[in-house]
Amino acid sequence: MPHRQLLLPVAADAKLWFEAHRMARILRSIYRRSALEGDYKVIKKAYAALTALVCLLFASGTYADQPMPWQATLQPAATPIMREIHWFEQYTLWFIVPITLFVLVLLLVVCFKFRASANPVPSKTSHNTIIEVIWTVGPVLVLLFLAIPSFTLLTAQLTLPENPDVTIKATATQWQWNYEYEGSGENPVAFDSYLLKEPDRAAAGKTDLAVYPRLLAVDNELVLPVNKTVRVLVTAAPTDVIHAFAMPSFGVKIDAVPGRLNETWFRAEREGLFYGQCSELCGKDHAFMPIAIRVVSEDKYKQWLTTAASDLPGAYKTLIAAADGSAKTVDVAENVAK
Ligand SMILES: [Cu+2]
Repeated sequence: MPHRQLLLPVAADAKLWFEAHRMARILRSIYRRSALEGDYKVIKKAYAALTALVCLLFASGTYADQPMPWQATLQPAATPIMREIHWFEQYTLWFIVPITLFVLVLLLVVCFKFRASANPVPSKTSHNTIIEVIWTVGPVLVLLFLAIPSFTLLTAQLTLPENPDVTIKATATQWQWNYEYEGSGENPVAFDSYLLKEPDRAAAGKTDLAVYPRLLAVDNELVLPVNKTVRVLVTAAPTDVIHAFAMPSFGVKIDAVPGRLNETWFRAEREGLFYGQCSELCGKDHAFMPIAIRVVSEDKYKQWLTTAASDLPGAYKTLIAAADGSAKTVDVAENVAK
């Protein structure tokens, strides 16, 4: 039932909210009792309930690398470049936070100490050489400390390693991605990757919303091997508009421009299902052309590539059954498809 599938995430959220609410009610009653009786055991129970509440709020089952509700930080890194980006983010915060606090303190000092009522005769000071040298040289030094690692990282992102193991071309079109594998035999593997439509979930064996989230899951994922250098050629169809190929956990974001061939690379260090999105405002369905990359072991990748050349749906079925460990889902899907 399509409407039932659409209501699943709402139901899951409502259940979590209900559980959290119930736990808060228990906590409140325990607190009231402990205030009256001062019983050590009751306080211990309160701690246990609080721990359960925290666990519940942060509970997560199996999920792919994707944005999470209330996420405030970057996605976990899956490539060396993304690890560097994590480091660089922390590094810049060591500059940004003290500077922001320092400016805030200065503003407060100005507001209170130098207010008009406390200074009936205003100072006529207009120059102070030492202060002017400090506020010129200081920011220059800060910018240098930020620029050097920043440019180093940018260079690493855009310098392609020699002899990549796999080369793929990603072409964006309004509104889907087309992927081509270079040098994959007489019948090069090439296919379109569309947003997975809700009514197609069961037939595709992708009913688990945690692994195949709404608006991020696709029909055909880009399948790539783990621990291999992948070169990605990115472009948009000649008559199309500018799109962008972005994969947050890989630290990859590059424009797909009609008539131009951009290059980027990554080396995924762990297997999994990774989600990204077109990141250039490209038109009315900009939000509906996600990117999904399935990183698998080299053996599985080779097996998939060989089968995909002649039987793409069959290749995915085998791969998904192996990855999700539930051949049953795929059997059911096959029956539904028939
Ligand atoms: Cu786009």
